[in-house]
Amino acid sequence: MPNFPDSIEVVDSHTEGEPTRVIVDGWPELIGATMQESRVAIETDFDHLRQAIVCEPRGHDAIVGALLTPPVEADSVAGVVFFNNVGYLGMCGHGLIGVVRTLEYLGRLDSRLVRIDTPVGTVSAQIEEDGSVTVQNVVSFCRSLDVEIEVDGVGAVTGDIAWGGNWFFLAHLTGPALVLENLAELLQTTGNIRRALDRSQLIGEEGVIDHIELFGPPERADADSRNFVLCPGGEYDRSPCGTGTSAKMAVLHARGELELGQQWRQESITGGRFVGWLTESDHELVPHIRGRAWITGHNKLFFAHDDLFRNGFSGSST
Ligand code: PYC
Repeated sequence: MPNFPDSIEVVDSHTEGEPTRVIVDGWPELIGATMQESRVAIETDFDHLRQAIVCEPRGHDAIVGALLTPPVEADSVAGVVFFNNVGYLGMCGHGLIGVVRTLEYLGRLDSRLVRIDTPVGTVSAQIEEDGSVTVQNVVSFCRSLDVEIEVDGVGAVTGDIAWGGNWFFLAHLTGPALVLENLAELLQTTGNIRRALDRSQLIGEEGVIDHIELFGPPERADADSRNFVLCPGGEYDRSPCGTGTSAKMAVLHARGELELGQQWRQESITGGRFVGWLTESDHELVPHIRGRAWITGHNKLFFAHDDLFRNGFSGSST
């Protein structure tokens, strides 16, 4: 019988349209000397809470949950493990911006520049004068350019494989247009790409390529590109995706199309925008992502023992 606390306190926010739910109190005590160990402990012992907190009827498939943990590095203010409707994320750019605004809202920050530990490395974040947050992400890199895969219903699709805190396949597809009216078709096409990648085992032991990105011309005059990002749980990222923008910049840099320090302004399918740029440290690429988040709620979730739906459920078909 899964163990549930009486209640869990959460702060909700959205970052450029994409929701984040930060668990701020009520989660059972965590074990783990490293963030990876904490992530595994959460998955092993408390996966039912992940689902109950982010999925229906208390949440919905697009929410990314963020569990705050004690920091593991001396200079960090907290650790965070991100999860969604089907599992766990390495890093999450929009989520980290939401976490920082949540810590600020709760009065838990002594400084506007903070370091936060994640299962894939320590990142830092700066709250800017205008309230936007700049995240210095984990290093990103381009793994392969112009990989061809055979996709059901589409045929041969070429794309690039890159790491930005999660693994991405950046497909070179010219249609359909990246507008919400084409959502069903975009989800179908990227879902088929995802299934083709699963079959291909392209990066094998390094992980799973579970995020698919498409790119098109921007609609905003202040953006360089518009994207559509399929997330692992079958939902699409309402924001331009921080880890996806990091992966994109690594690919552009590998192609000689983005210099260090040069801005990349990524618009999402919903019209939100991240501004990114790359720096270099020890010959590795460090992505920086700036975006805005707003607190949308501060809530207590209850899990009554006679509630048939206390475990939550996902409508995802992935
Ligand atoms: O912003 O990195 C991101 C992200 C990953 C999944 C959803 N958002």
